[in-house]
Amino acid sequence: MSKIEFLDLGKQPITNNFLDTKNPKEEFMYKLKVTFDEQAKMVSLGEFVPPEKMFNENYAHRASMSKTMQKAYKELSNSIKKKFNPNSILEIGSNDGVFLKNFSENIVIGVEPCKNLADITNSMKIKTFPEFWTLKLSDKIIKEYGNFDFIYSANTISHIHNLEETFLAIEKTLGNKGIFVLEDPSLIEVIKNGSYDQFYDEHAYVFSLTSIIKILEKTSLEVFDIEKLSTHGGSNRIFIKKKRNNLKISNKVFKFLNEEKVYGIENIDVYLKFGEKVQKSKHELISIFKNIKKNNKKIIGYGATYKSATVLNYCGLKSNFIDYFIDTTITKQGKFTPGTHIPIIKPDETLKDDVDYAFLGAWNFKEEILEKEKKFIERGGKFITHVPFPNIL
Ligand code: DWN
Repeated sequence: MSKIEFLDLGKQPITNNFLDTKNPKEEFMYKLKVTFDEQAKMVSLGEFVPPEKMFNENYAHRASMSKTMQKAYKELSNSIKKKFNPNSILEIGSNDGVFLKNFSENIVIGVEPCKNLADITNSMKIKTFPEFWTLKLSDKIIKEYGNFDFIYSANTISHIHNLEETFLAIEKTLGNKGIFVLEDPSLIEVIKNGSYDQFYDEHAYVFSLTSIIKILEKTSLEVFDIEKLSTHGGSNRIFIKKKRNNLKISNKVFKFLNEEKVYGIENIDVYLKFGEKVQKSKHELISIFKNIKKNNKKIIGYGATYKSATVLNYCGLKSNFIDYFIDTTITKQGKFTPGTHIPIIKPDETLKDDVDYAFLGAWNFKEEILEKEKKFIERGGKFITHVPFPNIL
């Protein structure tokens, strides 16, 4: 038994389960615990939730809902065209096409198990398979389209339970000179930022570079470059190629690996300390909410993110603390937050005059939000965040 539990975030709902009613008859809950596997150097959830419960035709998240992400995907597409000039691109987890729409539809294929999202991209003439990424699907795609020059996957590989099969299917689908780029939240950033809300049902894994390199040892693939991104509160963009492709391995890879080693990413003590920090964060956040409520001030939530479900359920923050959430995603509006049953409404131009505090569910878009809510800030409105530690902005 090399898996060690270091964090218990209590009973949690399906984060995509935005409810139609405040009083649901039943709601699926599971125990959210986080473990470290000393052999694989991998951080993962103790219990995986069946994929069909999370990724289905009711999927709410639309990746194009923030200007920050629209811009980030546009810039990435331009740089891919310049650097690699691929003739065929496959995206695993294509969501609403925010990345693929930057390329000619003749050279791109999407894979997206949430049918409502696959319908969106298919209607944009981007051929999308409404299926989970498996060896079977990769065989089907290769038969029809051959191998690919470029495979991209953002915020998806960390959601797939069987990593061995996932990478084998990528290895088969990638041409010999092909490039695979994966982007997911960075474990070292999660620990440094105390952003324990990166752990929820969908995030089966939170990767370090060390853990990715370890899993690739079972394949003919290897990492040749890495970029640190500020998106989603700190992510890694990892560039992967076939070993037989003699592209140079960037020094950044060795530097980053060393940084993780020095930080102690292979050492259980780092995780146990993180677990203690999260408990402290919980108590401090609750006390901030209690103090504000003592003074009869009004708090709302800003961005009903999937991440925020972990914080709200772990800290027991319900309608007694937060009157409502605002969120720009149409499919969340008129619904209630999973587990905590707080109403979600459409935002106005600016926050309403009677709002005193806004809890940043979408803390990862802090800059974009503070810029948008200048009027609120000017009239004395304040934001509450739990990252990097509970405080009032
Ligand atoms: O990995 C995942 C990430 C990429 O997306 C998925 N498993 C699910 C989802 O997670 P999330 O909900 O934590 O992602 P975001 O991108 O942080 O969600 C931001 C939410 O905040 C969106 O619903 C849009 C909303 N928002 C808003 O209402 N006003 C965002 C901004 C910037 C705003 O000004």
